Amino acid sequence: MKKNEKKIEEMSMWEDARKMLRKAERDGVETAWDRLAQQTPHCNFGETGICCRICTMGPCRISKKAPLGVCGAGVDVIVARNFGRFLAGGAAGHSDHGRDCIEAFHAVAHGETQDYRIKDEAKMLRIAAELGVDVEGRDLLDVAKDLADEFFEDFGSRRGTIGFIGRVPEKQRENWKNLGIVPRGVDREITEMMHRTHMGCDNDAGNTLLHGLRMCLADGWSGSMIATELSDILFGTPSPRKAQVNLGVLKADQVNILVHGHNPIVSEKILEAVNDPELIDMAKKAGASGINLAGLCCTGNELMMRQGIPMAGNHLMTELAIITGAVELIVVDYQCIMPSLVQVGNCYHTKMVTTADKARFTGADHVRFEMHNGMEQARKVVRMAIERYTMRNQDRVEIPVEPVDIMTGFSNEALLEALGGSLTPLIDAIKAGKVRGAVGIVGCNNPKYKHDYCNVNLARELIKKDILVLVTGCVTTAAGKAGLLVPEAIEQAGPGLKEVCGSLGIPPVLHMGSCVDNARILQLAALLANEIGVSIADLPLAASSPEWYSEKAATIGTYAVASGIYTHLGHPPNITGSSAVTELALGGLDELVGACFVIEPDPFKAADLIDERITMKRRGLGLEE
Ligand code: SF4
Ligand code: MSK
Repeated sequence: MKKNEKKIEEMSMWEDARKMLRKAERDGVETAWDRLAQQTPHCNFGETGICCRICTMGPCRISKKAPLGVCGAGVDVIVARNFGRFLAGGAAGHSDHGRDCIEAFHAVAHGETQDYRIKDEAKMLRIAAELGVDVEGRDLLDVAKDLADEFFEDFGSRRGTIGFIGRVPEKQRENWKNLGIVPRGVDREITEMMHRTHMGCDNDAGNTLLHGLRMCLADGWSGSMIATELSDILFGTPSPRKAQVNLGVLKADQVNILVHGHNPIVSEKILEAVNDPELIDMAKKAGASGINLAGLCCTGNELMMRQGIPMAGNHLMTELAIITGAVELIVVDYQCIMPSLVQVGNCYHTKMVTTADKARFTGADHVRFEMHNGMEQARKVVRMAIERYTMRNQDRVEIPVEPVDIMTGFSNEALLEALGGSLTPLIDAIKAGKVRGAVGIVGCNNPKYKHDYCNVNLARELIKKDILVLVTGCVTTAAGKAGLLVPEAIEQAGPGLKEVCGSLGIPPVLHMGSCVDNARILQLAALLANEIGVSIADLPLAASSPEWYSEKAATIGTYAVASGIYTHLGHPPNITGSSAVTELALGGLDELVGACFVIEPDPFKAADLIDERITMKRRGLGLEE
């Protein structure tokens, strides 16, 4: 064993992952776990956030011997600036995804594309009316044009605040106003963070972090929320349906195409193309029995939620999916796509195809998707995959397990329908203590952890305690593989949750979508708070990202906290070099916004901490335990 290398059993809890890690060893393929070993131990300055590279008088590293940077910046300012920029990366990622959805919607409204259309007209009209667009007696596309402009306005700063501010419970809004953190516009807040953290601007750590809250709120309540709402309008609002997860969804005798990234704009077209009879015929002529489409990460979540397309795996499964030797082509848009996929693909016959000019990968083929040519480009990509099938070496194919069944599609609309049209049954169940609270477990994988062990065990522990779990992002696949996303999983839940979910025929862990769809959880929290007449911070809710890695996950955690939701992380961001910043995150924020972060790597201890918080909130509402 090489230095810092873990045993395969310690790398992942899953059989499909372990088998592929063994195959990677045999095939001589390097994975994220190998590279983590090479990078360990990490640089302490970077890990604690005390290295500043913001100007060329530096870089400056803070130590006892040198407590100030060349400009005089101390450790608190340096850590806050670094973290502010980290959060800005996450907010920009989600929100630019939201902007791409507006571009697509705008093109539909103006008749500039035949490849996309408005699928959920009722939802579009409902949201247009909510945002003050005149809908009465008007042509659908005229309403769409105005709604697209309304959404575009959210990215600028020419009006006082973001459009969905009306969804935020009043008490919360007042608090944000008093703190000066009501988000004004997505781009404005991100740009202002970059400005504030330029050398010689915001040199007060607390002030920088307060702006961090405002910027993340702009992501959660605008950029991400717009992405979710428009994806539903364009591709359909999810409703409960069956799907399957793990590497067993790949088919040994078919052309396998994986979609990876985040935005459904590309993947929905690929789905249409794989069902084109002409292309299926072409695949058969190439010797395959058909074309199989499966998802990875959040594009996978988008397709699974709406269309029931199977999910091959989450973040740490992306390299391993290629190592099966059965993947002809992996087509990506953006975010969370390891650059290593090109090299792993080169070890087999797998072609990587990029589609967005803003996310190109050296060594991949680029097929630019634009609004007017989505379908044509999707067909091109599928033809490329079929050509690749003829290069497959069947002797190198190993599909390691059988797929696991799941239930997906729990949008808020679907949840309300399951509840009979109103939140009252859920609120009654919360009051009666049958559902003691709810926790959104969201986010990623990180090779520093045993893959999915914390994601799965936290979910298991919480449902045992009668706490409803909502999952998005890469935790979805983890929960699905663990058998938690089917109605039968109520057997693993506490008696109250078992009774409530059993009577509704739903799982105790509900899949609510992709990373941007955490906005659905925000909206659900707001609906509950408004119905009860309290603020989100008063509710028995929590959020968790046990195995997070990305800037986006930190941004999600921050908007959850700023919205009043106590948020658990398995490990801290790179802020621990400043006790002032760390103390603010882990406690001080509670006094400001009614929630804070808590750090705990052990999922069992984390479940207890979350349980204590939920008990405290229940007591605050005068509810019996
Ligand atoms: Fe050093 Fe200050 Fe420049 Fe940062 S901004 S690199 S602390 S001189
Ligand atoms: S894909 S941000 S690894 S959840 Fe949204 Fe998964 Fe985290 Fe990316």
